[in-house]
Amino acid sequence: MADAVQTPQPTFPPRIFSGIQPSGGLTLGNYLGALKRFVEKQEEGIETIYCMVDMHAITVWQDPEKLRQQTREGAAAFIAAGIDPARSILFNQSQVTAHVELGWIFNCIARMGWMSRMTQFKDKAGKNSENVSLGLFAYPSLMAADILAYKATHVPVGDDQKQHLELCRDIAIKFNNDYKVDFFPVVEPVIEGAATRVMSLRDGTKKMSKSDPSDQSRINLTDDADTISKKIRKAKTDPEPLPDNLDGLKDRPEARNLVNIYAALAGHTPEQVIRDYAGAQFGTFKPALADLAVAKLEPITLEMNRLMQDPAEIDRILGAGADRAEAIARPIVDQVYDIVGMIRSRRR
Ligand code: AQP
Repeated sequence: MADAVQTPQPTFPPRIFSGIQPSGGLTLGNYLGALKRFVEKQEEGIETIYCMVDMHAITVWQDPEKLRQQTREGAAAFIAAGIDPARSILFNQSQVTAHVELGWIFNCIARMGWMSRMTQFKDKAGKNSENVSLGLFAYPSLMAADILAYKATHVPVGDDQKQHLELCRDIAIKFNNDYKVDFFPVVEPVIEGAATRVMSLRDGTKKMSKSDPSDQSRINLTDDADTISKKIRKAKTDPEPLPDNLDGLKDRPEARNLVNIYAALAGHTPEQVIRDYAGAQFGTFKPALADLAVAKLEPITLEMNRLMQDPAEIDRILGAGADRAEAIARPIVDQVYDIVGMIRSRRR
């Protein structure tokens, strides 16, 4: 981007931040592209901060009661998938006001031209761009604030967030240049694994998304075993058997998607899956995938259901996480106010 000039990067201690919107129930895409990776990062022993980004969710209309429910359900999914709130910081964004404070400052750093190029905005706004919220347009600037309020250095995400992370890097670089400081790290996206972009079960060219109007297009983390099996068996495919190498999947997006999902769930590479199922018909492959998906997802769903019996405990965990998050973000954002020249004379 034109205004962003690379400066030498000082060393920042490794810290992971990532978030998920409570804009619906979480999907297999969120699980494989994000949640599963979040747990792996926690297990690597790096400091991990994870957030239900409720302020992002309201960039499109959310029913207030449903938003609360989805935020708790998302937090339950994190814990059920293996996030330990004692080891990782787990909270909801709106409880730590440093995010929106820094978000405003970044609105004054980011350029209109940068934001206009965001493909997610174009996809979500569609032909309706005059009528969507200003928040939806500014979304990537708040996302940069989520990350940089903690001076996070690494951000595990699905492939769809790559462009937003490039913008986060540009904001950090421009802030550092404008104010002649080495204050913010230039973050590294962590986009790894066999399923960085899980596609819709109805259309292999479209991302699986929690807000897709068709429930058949996705596997929800709340789906029971029977529903998961049915959705996989009904997933759109082509009439050909599986090929014996990955090149054979090049123009077969639905088949490629199911192979990637299998690989990510099994912890294999797509090459291994193709080797094991070379020549198999979908009549054989789909039931195997359905059994694998049920075996991996059912324990998470059952644990989520158990945790959701006690919403007060989930709220307590989010509150305690927010206290820990605030303790990191507050001094960083206070330093930002100093750097940009705000008077801070209130006694606290
Ligand atoms: N289909 C996907 N494949 C791989 N990763 C995915 N992620 C989302 N969908 C897929 C990753 O999940 C994390 C959280 O995403 P988000 O909830 O903040 O928003 P999103 O990317 O816009 O996801 P959705 O499901 O499509 O939400 P809606 O429908 O509300 O817009 C991110 O790391 C994302 O990459």
